[in-house]
Amino acid sequence: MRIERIEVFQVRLPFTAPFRTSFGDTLEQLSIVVKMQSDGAVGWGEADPLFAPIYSSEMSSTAFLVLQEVLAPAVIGRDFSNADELNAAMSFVRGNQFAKSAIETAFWCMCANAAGKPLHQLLGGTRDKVVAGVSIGLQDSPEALVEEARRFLTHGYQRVKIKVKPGKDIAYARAVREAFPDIPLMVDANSAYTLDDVEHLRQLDEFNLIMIEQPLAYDDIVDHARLQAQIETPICLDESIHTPADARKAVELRSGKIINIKIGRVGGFANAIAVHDICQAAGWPVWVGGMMDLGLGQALKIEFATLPNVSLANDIPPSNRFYAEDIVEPAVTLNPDGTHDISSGPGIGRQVKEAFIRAHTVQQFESRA
Ligand code: OSB
Ligand code: MG
Repeated sequence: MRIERIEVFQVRLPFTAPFRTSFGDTLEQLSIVVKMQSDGAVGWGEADPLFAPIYSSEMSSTAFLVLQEVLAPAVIGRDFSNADELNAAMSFVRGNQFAKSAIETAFWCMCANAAGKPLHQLLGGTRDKVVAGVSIGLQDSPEALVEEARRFLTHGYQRVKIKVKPGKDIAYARAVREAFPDIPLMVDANSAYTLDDVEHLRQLDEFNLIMIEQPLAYDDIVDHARLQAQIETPICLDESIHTPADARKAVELRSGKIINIKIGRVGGFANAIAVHDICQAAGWPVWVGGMMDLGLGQALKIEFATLPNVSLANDIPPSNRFYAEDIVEPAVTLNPDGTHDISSGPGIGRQVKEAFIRAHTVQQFESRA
């Protein structure tokens, strides 16, 4: 398909409540939304690096700039028969995976819409329901955390993830485990620990956690292997995995046992499928992570989470988890059993609210063939 028009929007939407992690507080989303057109077909993509380079080295405004100055000019007016060809045209750019994924996910969505098929079919999905877990930010006390968990469990979520950092970890995990002895439970450290904390982290082993996510440095896969050899709880890599090659090396080094696939962090769906396949061959389950995405991003993630080795609950919350109003219609809702329905129409099976997007746009550019 020849890419005839690309519009990129940086969209600001406030959260209904702040989200606190070991790297700080986030109060609003600065999402990158892409509208792509070819031959009457339209596709929408989304990427959500944070407002500052505190989770990854990318941030919303650098992604916008790289799209404007480098990636859009590299693909506009060109004809690609599949995502591999599109990715080859962007491969001269090092890194900047979130920026690339904004274009790449729009391209897949456009191909699905043009073919009149649900996106999950093009991606190779095999599931007809997608399971959601909730990610709960750092709280002021273990009691407050237990109440948050209780509230979210009534919404149907099938697993609970709690953010941890030194000083807000063991007692918090213990409190949730004692209140809910049987729920699938995990913790996410967002790189808050070092190898000096091995003994400390070993205390988590008694809580029967499904995993500990990214305990060590954002760019490490070597120390994670050392840590995994000394703790029972499976390590899940998030921040450290940007490419299929990273996944292959992590498997080889035994840096963990699970990967959290964020479509943006790995540069789009084609790379996400490759990471999925590498993990499947290694016997590592995967799941789909989140960046407090808007509903478009959540809908794209739901389609990807239908792949066979996505066998753990996903950070795919409904629209009202973070937002009062969302950019897709219908909004993303959770079934009472904590599952999402997948697309039953072309593409993501939802309308994108363009006027609402424009009303919340901070900056925007357009590129035409
Ligand atoms: O580490 O998974 C993470 C949000 C922003 C940056 C990093 C992370 C997160 C989350 C939110 O945990 C999960 C979600 O979007 O539901
Ligand atoms: Mg994480």
